[in-house]
Amino acid sequence: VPDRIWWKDGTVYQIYPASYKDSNNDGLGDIPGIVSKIDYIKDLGIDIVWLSPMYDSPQHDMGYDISNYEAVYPPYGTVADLETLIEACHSRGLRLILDLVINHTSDEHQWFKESRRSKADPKRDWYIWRPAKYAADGTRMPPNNWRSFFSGSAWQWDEHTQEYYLHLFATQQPDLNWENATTRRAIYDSAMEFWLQKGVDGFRVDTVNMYSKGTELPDAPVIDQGIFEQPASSLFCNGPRMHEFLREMNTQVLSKYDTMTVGELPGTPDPKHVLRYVGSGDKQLNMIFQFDIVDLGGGKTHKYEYEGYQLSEMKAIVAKWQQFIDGSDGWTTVFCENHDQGRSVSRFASDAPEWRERSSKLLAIMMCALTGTLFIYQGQEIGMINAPTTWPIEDYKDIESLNYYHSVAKRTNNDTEAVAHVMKSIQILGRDHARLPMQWDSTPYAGFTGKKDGAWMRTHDLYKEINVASQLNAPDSVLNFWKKMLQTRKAQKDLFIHGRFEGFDMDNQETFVFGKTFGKDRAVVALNFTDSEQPFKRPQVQGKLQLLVSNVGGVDGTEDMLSPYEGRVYLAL
Ligand code: TEU
Repeated sequence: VPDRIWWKDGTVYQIYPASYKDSNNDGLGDIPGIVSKIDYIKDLGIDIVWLSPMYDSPQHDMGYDISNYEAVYPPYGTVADLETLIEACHSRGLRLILDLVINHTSDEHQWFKESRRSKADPKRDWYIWRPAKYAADGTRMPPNNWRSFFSGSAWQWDEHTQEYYLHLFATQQPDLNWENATTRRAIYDSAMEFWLQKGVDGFRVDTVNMYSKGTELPDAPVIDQGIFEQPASSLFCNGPRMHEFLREMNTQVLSKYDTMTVGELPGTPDPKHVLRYVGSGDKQLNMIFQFDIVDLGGGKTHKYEYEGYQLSEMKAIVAKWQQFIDGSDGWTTVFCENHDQGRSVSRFASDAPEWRERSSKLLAIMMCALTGTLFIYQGQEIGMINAPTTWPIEDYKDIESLNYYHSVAKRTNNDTEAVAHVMKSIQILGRDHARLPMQWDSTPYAGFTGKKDGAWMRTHDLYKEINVASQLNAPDSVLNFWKKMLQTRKAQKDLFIHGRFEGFDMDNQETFVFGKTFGKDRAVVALNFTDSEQPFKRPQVQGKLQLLVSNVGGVDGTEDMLSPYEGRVYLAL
């Protein structure tokens, strides 16, 4: 019997502070706003709250550019407000985890200000500085051809000290030098101990496999023709000292507390490698977010060159990351949304008016039936969908989308087709979709803010149709369905949270049928991912299938036919 550790059985709810609830009508969400919604979160059936960065920051990347780990971004509140939030969670039996962003800081962090002062500064080595290279014609070139996540070179020239610094993300997010032990200790003290001592229950660890980059920093192979900067994640992810650093972090900090950690693990397709991070013996991380599911459909040269995907690919990904822990002591996660992704209903099912509620419930069934710690993102519980396709690029705010859009426009000389393709990709995958204000009710700006001229980010056109208030009292709403599914998941923990996954008919492009087994118990889940009727091929399992839950209220149509976007969970008795 797997041990019933709180972070395995718990459901996590992610909050994006800018967009959750504005309590002081300045157009931006804040911590008192979150505190005012804690009962709502508890009532949904949540156990753990994950708060995206609320630290002081110049906000070039929505707070993932931190200028002071020990302070709160003033428009969000104060350290005292955060203490109130910890207390509000704990007094209701909820835990609170923070976002730990320690691959880089803001260029306005005191450490970087000192580092860039001079080559002789004691903190020079806290960041990654390199001299320029020179082309044959004498042109100054960056140390290598790495592309940053937000387009352009990953190197920024510093006039003052005549060297480049590395930034895998925005120019304003210089990468810390983890090779330096003093730097590592400062990170542990400032970013971790400071908050652990205040009672936070752990961390979601940003870009956790990028700390160790080696010291050679070689050029990446050319994949994107006709441009200097190349995607290089295979070169900076999972570097030589990665596991050593995480063991150190665990020994020196985490092991002293009863915490949970979940690390972001992009660029790591090999399950055996992932197991090194999450195996319980090695004491590195409790679990990770593997990126296959959220990368689905993204282009090979850039995510915003959308290519689409087939259902069989999605099924294979789910199966792979469900099964990689079979027979091991590792653990996994279940998620299909976060603040970096388009809304799951729009991406993986249908946000058409006639199907969007059913689609949301279909995905809720899938999520709640899978093994691992379940993460849901604010608004997912009411079936929030992507921004309308009528919104122009000017309504988007995210640095990743805007930089890529403008770089393609520039690079292709405003080629209509190329730009339209990027726009279409952003309409599906853009990070902004998840960052629209939370839709609380049908009052102006969805009840998110009382500010006269609206929130920092445009409110979804459909907030009157999709909001918390209207769903709370509607028995068949998406919100109430999520509540029911979360209860079902808990009531049958063995099967749903800990059971062994088995996929059936995996090449079928219309339906996803899978089994979950624990001891003698067995469940069968049948999901129709199309807008037409599909045959339900009963898998070869022993016993009679008894319907436990469905997203259409009983069986719609017949036993062996699934109606559009119908989802069912059976117990095999
Ligand atoms: O994202 C890290 C990451 O690996 C990127 O792939 C990210 O998913 C991005 O969307 C690229 O498409 C984390 C945070 O989740 C993200 O919000 C931050 O911008 C980033 O780190 C930098 O801190």
